[in-house]
Amino acid sequence: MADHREDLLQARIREVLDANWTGTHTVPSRTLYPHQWSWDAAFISIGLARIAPDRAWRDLRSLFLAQWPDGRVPHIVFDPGVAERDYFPGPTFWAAPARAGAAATAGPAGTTGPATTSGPATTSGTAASAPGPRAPTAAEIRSGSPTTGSTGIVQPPVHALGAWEVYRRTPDETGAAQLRWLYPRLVAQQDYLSGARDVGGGGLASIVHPWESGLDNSPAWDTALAAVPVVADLLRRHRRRDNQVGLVDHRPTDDDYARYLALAAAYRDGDYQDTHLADRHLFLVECPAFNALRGVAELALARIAEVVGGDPTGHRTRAAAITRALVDRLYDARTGMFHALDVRTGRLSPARCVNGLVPLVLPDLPGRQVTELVATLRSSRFGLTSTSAVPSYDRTAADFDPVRYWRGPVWLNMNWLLWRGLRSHGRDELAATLRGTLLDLVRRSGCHEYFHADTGAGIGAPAFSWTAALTLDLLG
Ligand code: 9WN
Repeated sequence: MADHREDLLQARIREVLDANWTGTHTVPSRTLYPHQWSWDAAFISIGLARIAPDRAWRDLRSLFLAQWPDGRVPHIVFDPGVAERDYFPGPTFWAAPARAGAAATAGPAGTTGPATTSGPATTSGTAASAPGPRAPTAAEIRSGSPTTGSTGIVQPPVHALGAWEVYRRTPDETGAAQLRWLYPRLVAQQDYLSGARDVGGGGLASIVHPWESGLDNSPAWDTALAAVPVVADLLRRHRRRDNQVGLVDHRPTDDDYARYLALAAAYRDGDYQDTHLADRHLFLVECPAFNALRGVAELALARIAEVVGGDPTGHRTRAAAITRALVDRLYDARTGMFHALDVRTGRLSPARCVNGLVPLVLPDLPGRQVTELVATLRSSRFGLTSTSAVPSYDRTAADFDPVRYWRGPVWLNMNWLLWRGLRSHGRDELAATLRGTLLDLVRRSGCHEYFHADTGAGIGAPAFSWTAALTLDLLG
């Protein structure tokens, strides 16, 4: 019986991932998100590692072919075959390639086979100083940029973890060659975040837009976002598409959307430069999940460095520094969890959101924070039980909304990270409970984008890639 149920689930998952595969990359959803998204690609690779490692590598490579010369990995890589009207804001709004100086001369995105790199290194990071593989030059990164365009903002750096997981499942020579190609690019991505984006100067990266967190309308941004005026005219000039495909009640509000457009336009109009951001940009926030994932990436890079001949010690040192900075800057002992820091005001957001639990994924998190985070996870605020997974926001908050996107619903990727965190801290029983709850949820409601926080009903896009992929990983 159990086997039959697992077979059905596996078959459904494969259908979703196959249907969302374009030939060069996987889209998050055919209906809502028709391009390639950055952290989605990383989560998707972790599932594909189990059934189609070749596709997992192609997904990661196709994303990194759009990496900018300064090391940033764009949050969306636009597919030239998709009409502009099918996603907003699209390539015309972002106008990114020209601004990035990314000359468009490359072959098709997603080509397989290791690239050769030669010539002097140009980044200041670990790879450049390591005896093994070096960082690609700006020209090399540029020559890999696709003609299609991208956005100029980023998303959480889950990719080194993705690459390591794919290799770990199939540790063959093809995988090692893929790691050799990716390693310097992953290092350049980390260098960008720890350099240009350390606006607060305390060792944590700032996001310049809520979309960079991946948790678009989380209450974690409410106080910082209040500083951004709502320019209604922006929404009159640009028509939202997301709330025509998805339900209006489930998506961010118009006010939020107007602010998102204003922030994206301001960053674009500053040519996507990160200099003097503190003086001119209205949204600068240190997100606990984003930064915890930077730490996880350093630990994955240490493992990758061992395969490709890099310097693992440097990565471990950087990971430890990120964990320390997280605890020093973003932890609040009164709430027993991490909070987003508004760099402009120096204040922590009072909202208790799932991103404040994600640092549990750091294996070197001190015991005190682990104990307190686990207590918070089990409290009525997040209520992890055998029938209820972890919601995206504090269930007891007055503005908790079980259907509105990142303001209440359950998301598979966040729960998957917490599951990994629990296991890495020896909380095996609780991890097993969470795993069982998540598998039941997907069996019952399908591979939806997110789930009603009270009923578990599937909402958002119905055939969502990372839900499928991470469920596959949970199945083991
Ligand atoms: C904006 C693709 C992305 C995810 C994000 C999720 C949502 C986009 C949107 O979809 O964001 O980037 O249009 O709402 O919030 O985490 O990467 O799945």
